[in-house]
Amino acid sequence: SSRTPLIAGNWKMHKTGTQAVEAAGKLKRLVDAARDVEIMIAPTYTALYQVAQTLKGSAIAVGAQDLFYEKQGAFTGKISSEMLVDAGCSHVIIGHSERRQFFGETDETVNRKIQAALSADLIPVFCIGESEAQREAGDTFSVLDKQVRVGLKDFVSEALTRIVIAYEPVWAIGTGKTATREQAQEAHQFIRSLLETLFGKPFADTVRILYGGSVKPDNVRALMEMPDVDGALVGGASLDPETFSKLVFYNE
Ligand code: G2H
Repeated sequence: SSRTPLIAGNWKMHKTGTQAVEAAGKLKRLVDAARDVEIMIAPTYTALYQVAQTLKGSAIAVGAQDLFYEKQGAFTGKISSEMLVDAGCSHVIIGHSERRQFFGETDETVNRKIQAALSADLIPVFCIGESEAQREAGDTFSVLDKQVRVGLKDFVSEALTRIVIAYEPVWAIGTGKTATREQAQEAHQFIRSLLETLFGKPFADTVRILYGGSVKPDNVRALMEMPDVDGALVGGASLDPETFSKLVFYNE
């Protein structure tokens, strides 16, 4: 497709500042020759500033793993979109299934967070995906439908142009189980046609939909060959720079 692929690493709660800077420095050298692909890594909050400094002048973008939707105030422990921009972020992951599962994230808070990200010019990587029980009950499409409709409620396509969607079936996250590329394609196609219904064809044709869930060097290429898979959101396999660089060069 004409969509530029995005390979994104979600470091989750791994690496101290020192370890993150070391990994980012290695990655910068390893992917220096990459072309026609966008790269993003999402370290923990405490490493963001140092990693962004390390990656200055490189093609690797820095993202956060969450934000809080208020601008400022008495919200102990929370980080605003403006703070993320100030630390050097261009992207922010929103609605990751671990946040939905462990930290009370809902479609409604996701919606407010996407709004906050966009108004600070951060690119949201908006995560959706069904659980194993939901898939087995045949509810995959209705779950995705609700997550998209509520998550993107009250937006117009013009405001959303830079958003990235990540489809991450919860049963494939960190479990070693990957969706087959046919399962991924089927879900991505469903999401893209829903986006066309909600926001029009030009938007649906250009929005990137990433696949996430146990992406590794040995399965990335097959997934990326599917017409509606525009990149990957990678957890475990993003922690080691050598391994992650193989994902960036999936086409070689
Ligand atoms: C899904 C993915 C990264 P992993 O959470 O977002 O993690 O690649 O370890 O399954």
